[in-house]
Amino acid sequence: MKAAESEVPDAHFTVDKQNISLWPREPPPKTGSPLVLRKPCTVRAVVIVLTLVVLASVLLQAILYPWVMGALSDIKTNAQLLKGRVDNVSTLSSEIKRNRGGMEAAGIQVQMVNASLDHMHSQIQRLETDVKKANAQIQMLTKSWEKVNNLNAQIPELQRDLDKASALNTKVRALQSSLENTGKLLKRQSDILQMISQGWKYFKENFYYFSRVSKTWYSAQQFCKSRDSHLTSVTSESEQEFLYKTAGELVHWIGLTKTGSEGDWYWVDDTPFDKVQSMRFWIPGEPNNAGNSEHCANLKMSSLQSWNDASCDSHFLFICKRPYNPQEL
Ligand code: 2F8
Ligand code: CA
Repeated sequence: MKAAESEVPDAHFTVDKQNISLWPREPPPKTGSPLVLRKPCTVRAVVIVLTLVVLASVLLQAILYPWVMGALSDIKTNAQLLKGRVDNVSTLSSEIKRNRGGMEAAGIQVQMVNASLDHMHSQIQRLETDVKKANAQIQMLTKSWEKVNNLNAQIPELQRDLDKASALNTKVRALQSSLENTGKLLKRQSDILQMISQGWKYFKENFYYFSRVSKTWYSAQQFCKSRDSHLTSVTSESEQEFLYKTAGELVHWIGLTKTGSEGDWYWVDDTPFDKVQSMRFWIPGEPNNAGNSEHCANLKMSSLQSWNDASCDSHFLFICKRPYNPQEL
């Protein structure tokens, strides 16, 4: 009996495609028992048990069916979701495969980008170094700028000093010019005094020497030349007046002569002879070339009209003339 009982499974039910089966199935009738005596009670008991089982099964089905159906529905839904996800994963896998080449290219590009980033990093480091240098230079420039500002602040005062210096410079230049002129005048005065001390007279940029001895016209000219001069020429009324007044009543040779008895008059110092302008200085009636031998001229009268032609071999006082040249003195 124990072995038979242990082989009999526990009573339970299964739901398969909404069919309910009772397990274990109805046990086979016992053999060897007296069917006549036991059958009514057993049948009744079986019927009752079966009824109870059926009722319990119905009750359980009524209670569990909605839950089971809900669970099945959830399982279905989850299965569909899983299937969708599997599909998505499959799609993604195929896409990943398709994109593997792109990924490799992207990897290369990433490597290139990394290299570029390294390069940029080194450049950034250099830039940082340059920025530090620039900052140092900016600081130096700032200090220089401050100095410049200080100097700029001094500019107005310097400008005033410069204006004063400029005004002073103008005055100094004027004084220098005045001093130079004074020097020239002093040099001139000195030269004139020196010439006067040697017997010369000064009139309008020329020195004149009135001799104290008489000579022929040619000897007189030789004397003048030995003194860096010539017998005097006369080119203006003022000069003529100076000469005849200084000569007094004494006859003096002047530097007027001519080439031969029929030649033209000329000045021995090469001053051009103006025949027309000189007419006013001849004594009226002169030059008369008396004896056809008067080829030299002299100052004979103490007046504007004072010239006379006379023989060049005659002895008279004479007048030398020397232009004043500061560079020669
Ligand atoms: O009367 C004018 C005449 O007088 C003198 O001669 C007499 C002069 N001679 C000399 O002076 C040498 C002339 O030249 C002059 O013309
Ligand atoms: Ca004469």
